[in-house]
This record gives sequence, structure tokens and C-alpha cells, in this order.
Amino acid sequence: MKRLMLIGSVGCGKTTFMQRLHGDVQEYSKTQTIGANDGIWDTPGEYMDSLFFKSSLKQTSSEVDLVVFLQAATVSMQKIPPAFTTFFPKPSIGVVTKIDLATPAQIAHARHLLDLTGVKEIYEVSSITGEGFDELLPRLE
Ligand SMILES: Nc1nc2c(ncn2[C@@H]2O[C@H](COP(=O)(O)OP(=O)(O)OP(=O)(O)O)[C@@H](O)[C@H]2O)c(=O)[nH]1
Ligand SMILES: [Mg+2]
Repeated sequence: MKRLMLIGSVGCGKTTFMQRLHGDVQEYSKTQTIGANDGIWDTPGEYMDSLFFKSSLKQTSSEVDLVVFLQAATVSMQKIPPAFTTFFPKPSIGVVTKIDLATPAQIAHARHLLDLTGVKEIYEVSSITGEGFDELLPRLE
């Protein structure tokens, strides 16, 4: 599988998404710092709130093949800055998370927010039910 870095706001589902990809037991654990776990760099959502931490995301991206921007379908606020893909020297994709909790309109809004970041491909998943991973996994190989 490609080496990934996961980026998105606090609670958008990065760690749960990683646990699903690894086939790990899904248990809540607040991410405190950037950490590599078997090829996936999980990041704290707070990093989206500070320019200093955004720079460290950029540095870490040199270690990975693909940057994954995650946006929860249940959240209407945008935390990932517009055109943020241009900040990274690596390809990126967008993933709408928590589709099991969202209406079609909420999912469409989350796709719109990811569009603004500049990603050209967007996937929709639930890391709890596993929906959407059949479409996503080939892209991560
Ligand atoms: N229903 C549902 N809940 C989800 C999904 N993904 C994550 N959650 C829940 O959302 C909460 C936050 O998920 P995390 O994976 O810890 O979020 P995070 O992005 O890693 O958050 P930080 O580490 O704080 O940046 C947890 O209670 C998860 O169980 C999903 O696809 N569906
Ligand atoms: Mg986390």
C-alpha cells in the first residue's frame, strides 16, 4: 500500500480511518502528535489551526506517496484551506468520512469543501461500517 499522510480537522475521523485500513480494532484515541504507524502518518486535527504546524505537515509529506484530506460529512465548517493541495509536493486525494451519519446534502457539501482544497479525486466512506472502502482501496495500492 502507498505511504499516506492523513490531514483534516479535529474529530473528522483520521485515526478511525487508519484503524480501518490496518484492520485494527477501532477504539477512540486522541492523536497528540504526528506519528507513523505501519506506513500511515496520522496527524492531530489541531495542526490545521496553526501556520507553524502546517509547515511541519509539509515536511512530513516528503516521507509519503499520497496526502489524504479528510472532511467529515457531519461538519459544515471548512478547516482545510482552499487550494491547500498546492502546499504539498505530493499528490493528494479527498475522502468524505462519516457518510453513515450524513444526509446526501451533507455529503454533497463535504465534497464541495474538498473540491475547494484542489483535490481532483474524492471518495466517500464510513470507517465504522466499511462502506466505500472497496472503491478507495485500489487507489491506495
Ligand atoms: N459513525 C461514524 N463515526 C466515525 C467515523 N469515523 C470516525 N468516527 C468517530 O468520530 C470520532 C473521532 O474520530 P477520530 O478518528 O478519533 O478523529 P481524528 O480525526 O483522528 O481526531 P483527532 O485525532 O482529534 O485529530 C470517534 O468517536 C470515531 O468513532 C465514521 O466513519 N462513522
Ligand atoms: Mg486522531
